[in-house]
Amino acid sequence: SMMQRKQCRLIGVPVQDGAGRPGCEMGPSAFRAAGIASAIRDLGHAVDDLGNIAPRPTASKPHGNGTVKCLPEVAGWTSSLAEAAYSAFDAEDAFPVCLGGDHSLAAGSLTGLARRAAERQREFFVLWLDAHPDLHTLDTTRSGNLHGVPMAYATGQAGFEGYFPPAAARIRPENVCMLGIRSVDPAEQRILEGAGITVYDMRAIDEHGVVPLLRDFLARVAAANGHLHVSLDVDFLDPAIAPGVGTTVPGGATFREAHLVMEMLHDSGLVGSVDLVELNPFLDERGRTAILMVDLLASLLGRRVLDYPTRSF
Ligand code: 6HN
Ligand code: MN
Ligand code: MN
Ligand code: MN
Repeated sequence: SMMQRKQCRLIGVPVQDGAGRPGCEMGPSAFRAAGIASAIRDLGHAVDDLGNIAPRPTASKPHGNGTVKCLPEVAGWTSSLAEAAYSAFDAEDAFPVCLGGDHSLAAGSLTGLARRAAERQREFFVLWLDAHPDLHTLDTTRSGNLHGVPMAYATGQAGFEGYFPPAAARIRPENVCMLGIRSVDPAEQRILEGAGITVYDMRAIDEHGVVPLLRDFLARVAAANGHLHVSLDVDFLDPAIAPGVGTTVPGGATFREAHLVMEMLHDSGLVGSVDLVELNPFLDERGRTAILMVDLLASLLGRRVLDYPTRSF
């Protein structure tokens, strides 16, 4: 089935406090310079660029885990994005696209969008495309970088109370599928074991290819008539094709694997919101990572090689 015409709402989220090194705050500008709005318009969708949001000022409060960095700042971004994403998702055909910014922004996008889906009695699903599960809690993180925690917050793991804003909606772990995983810390491993999240690591992609893995998950979303949110971390991609990220991990998705995922997502007609995160323009090479991320979004929104139906195999 073809995706209907979407009302894309670009939300710039120039947060870098969650990452270990600076640069992600330039992400929204790089996406705009790479032509994200015209790429979407060329596919026949409407685009409304809402500009960049700012973090809500949040009082700092000491945390027992002394390695945690920029806790009040990340809490402030979470609270303002949860509100902005909720507001931007104001119609069934509204298609919010959060332009990061580091992956800590998913704490706000997931909970804000899920709140709206819950009001509409739509089951909320997440496809998490990342080298990492980002499933640390404030207590388990060893790096202290809070881009490593958004999935734990959004799925309601303990320990965020009093530090992050109370989550407006919780994501059911059973509704999360992670694809491309290849770097998991021991504490994340323990949380994953009991969580009920579907995890397809790079080995699963090597052995089976992305098609059967994604097809299974999409069938579950379709059966529930769910809303599907896609959170795309640059480091899902192999560093050889996507150098503009601070947390490169070898052995990532290839160019065609990534596009095939996006093409299948488009054909499913199930996706209703996206995060594009972890782009670090300071580390990029002549904008190639920004351009690749824009091209992947275009595939998700209906760009294809051939403009007519081809035979199915
Ligand atoms: N990301 N697990 C590592 C940490 O520092 O906690 C890496 C986190 C990466 C974050 O992928 O957005
Ligand atoms: Mn991530
Ligand atoms: Mn990552
Ligand atoms: Mn289409």
